Amino acid sequence: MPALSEEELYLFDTTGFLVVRGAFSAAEVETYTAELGRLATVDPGFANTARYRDLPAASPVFDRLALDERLVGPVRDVVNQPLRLLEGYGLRRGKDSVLYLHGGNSELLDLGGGVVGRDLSITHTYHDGKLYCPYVKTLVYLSDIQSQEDGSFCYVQGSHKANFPLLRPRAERGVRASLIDTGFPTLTDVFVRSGDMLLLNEALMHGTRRKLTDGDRLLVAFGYGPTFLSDWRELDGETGDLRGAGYVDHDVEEDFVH
Ligand SMILES: O=C(O)CCC(=O)C(=O)O
Repeated sequence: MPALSEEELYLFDTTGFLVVRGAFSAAEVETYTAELGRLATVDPGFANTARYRDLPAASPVFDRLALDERLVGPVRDVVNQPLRLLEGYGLRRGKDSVLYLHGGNSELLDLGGGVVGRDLSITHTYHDGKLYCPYVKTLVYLSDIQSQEDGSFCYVQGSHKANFPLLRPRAERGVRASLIDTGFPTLTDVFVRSGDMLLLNEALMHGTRRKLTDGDRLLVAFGYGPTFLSDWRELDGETGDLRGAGYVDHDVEEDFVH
């Protein structure tokens, strides 16, 4: 029995994301918020941002949440392969924090030996009435984010199906150099309330506005993919160093990294 209705599937397919309003109750939001309050954070190197690493390992509450059908059901409907939990983390962000745009179906990927315009970890397809997304995330919001100033989730319309790269000339992260500050005609905001869940095709170019309001912006995120999808590592011997040039630590958020 599918978790998503035909209309929800259509919305996810055509926009690259789907918001399930009120997926979690106020009491559950309170439980998750209190649980995060118990856990340690690391500094991911972004201004006014604290990161909770590997939530399923850190807490039985989040271990259960990662496998909750309200998350896994919709994910299953868009991955359509045996599932693997790829990651689970939380972000607590304060005033003046930001998450620059990342993802994008055709954004250029620098490899040791050259540049390619396809990141196969997000390259999704459709066949016989089913979507096959190799990398989707569920974002569970624990704060209301009702304006751009609250640091709203934003995305470039259609970028999960883009054929041309957009961001390369804008890759500099300098202050106010990003599209989230300068704007772009199809950059669009999504406003959410605590308890909402956002199902995301990681091929969508997305990020958040700069948070200008006081107070915490809190969410937990879980990434899923087919069991055969693994973390990014050079082939043993390819660079002579497993943490060589192409290694990406999925636990550290960066531009152009999911
Ligand atoms: O905080 C958000 O709304 C988006 C989070 C996100 O894009 C990420 O964690 O990669």
